[in-house]
Amino acid sequence: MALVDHRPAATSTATAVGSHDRAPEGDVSVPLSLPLEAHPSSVLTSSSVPSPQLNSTRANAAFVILARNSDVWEILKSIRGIEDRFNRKYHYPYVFLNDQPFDDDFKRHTSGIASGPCSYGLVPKEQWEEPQWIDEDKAAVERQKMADNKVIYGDSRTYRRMCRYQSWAVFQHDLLADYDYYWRIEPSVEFFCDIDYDPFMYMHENGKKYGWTVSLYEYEATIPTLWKTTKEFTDAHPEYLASPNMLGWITNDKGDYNRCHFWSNFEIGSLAFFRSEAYTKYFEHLDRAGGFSYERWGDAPVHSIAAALFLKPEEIHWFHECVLALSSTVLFVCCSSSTSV
Ligand SMILES: Nc1nc2c(ncn2[C@@H]2O[C@H](COP(=O)(O)OP(=O)(O)O)[C@@H](O)[C@H]2O)c(=O)[nH]1
Ligand SMILES: [Mg+2]
Repeated sequence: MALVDHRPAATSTATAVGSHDRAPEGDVSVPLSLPLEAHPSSVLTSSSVPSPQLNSTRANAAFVILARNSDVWEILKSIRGIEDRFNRKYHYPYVFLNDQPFDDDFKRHTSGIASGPCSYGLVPKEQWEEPQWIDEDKAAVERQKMADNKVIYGDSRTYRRMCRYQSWAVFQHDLLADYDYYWRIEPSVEFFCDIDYDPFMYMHENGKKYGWTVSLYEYEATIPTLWKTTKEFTDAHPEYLASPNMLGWITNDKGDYNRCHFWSNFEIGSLAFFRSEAYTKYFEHLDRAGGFSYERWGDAPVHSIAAALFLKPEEIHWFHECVLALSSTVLFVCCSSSTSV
C-alpha cells in the first residue's frame, strides 16, 4: 500500500516529499520534513525551548542507526523517543545503515515517524566481513570457547562484525561524509526526560569531541589483550597522546585498563575525531592484532580508550543533566559526578 504523506507542507527551508515507500535500493536519501504543529506538545515542558531555525542554528549533524530489518520495531520505539524528547523541535536527519539492503517496510515505518530526512545505506561487504589476515578456523575455535564460558554474544560472528564496523568504518560511510557530528541511536533506547537544548550545538559551540551519558565496566573475558595492544600502539606513537588526557580515568593503580568505558548505545561524537590520523592508526593497529575476531572487542571500549588517550578532558562531555539514555539492561555508572568530565 502506498504511503501518502497527508501532512501540510513545511514552512521551513527543508524539503518535503509526499511518499516514502518507493525508495530505490542501496544508499538513498529520503527527505522528509514535518511542521512543528504536526507534533503533540504534551511532552514539551520547558517554555524556554529555543525555536529551531532550520538550516541556520542547527549543527551539521545526523543521527546514525546501524540496524537489521528485523530491528524495525525496536528502532521505532527509539525514534519515537528521540523525536518526542528532542528532534521534533530540530528535525535533524537520520542515517540508517545495514549490512543487508533495507526492506520497504523498514524504510516506510522509519521515515514515517522521523521528522528529519532519512537516508538508507548499505555497509560495504569488505568493511563488514573479517579482513583477510584473520584465521577463520582460529576465530571459530575462540568463539566456541567463549560460548562454552557463557560470555554474552560469545558465539556470535555477526556481533563481532558489528563491533568492528562501529569501531571505525561506520565513520567513513558516504552518507556521513558531509556531517561534522553523529548521535548514535540503537534499538530499545529510552530517553527519560525532555532535551530542551541542542546537544549537537552544545558540542559544536564548546569544542566537544565526544559526549556520553553512562559508563560501565566491560566484560573482562571479551578484551583480554585490548590494553596490551593499546599500550603497544601508544608506546610506538606517544605523539598522538593528548596532554593532558584522561589516562587516569581508564586505568587502575597498576596502570592497567580498569575496563571502564562509555556506553555506546548513546554517544555523540565528532566525525573529524573518529577520522583523525591518531584514531585511524589506532584502529588499524587493533585491527591487525585480530582481537575483534579472536576475542570480542567492543566498539565501546575502543571508542572510550581512544577518547581518553587522544582527547583532552575538556573535549569530552558527560551529558549527565538531562540527556540520560538507558535501555532495559541493568546499568551502573563507574565514575562519579566529581569526575572531571
Ligand atoms: N545491520 C546490522 N546491525 C546490527 C547487527 N548486529 C547488531 N546490529 C546493530 O548494532 C547495534 C548494536 O547491537 P545491539 O544488539 O544493540 O548490541 P548491544 O547494545 O551491545 O547489546 C544496534 O543498533 C543493532 O541494531 C547485524 O548483524 N547487522
Ligand atoms: Mg544496544
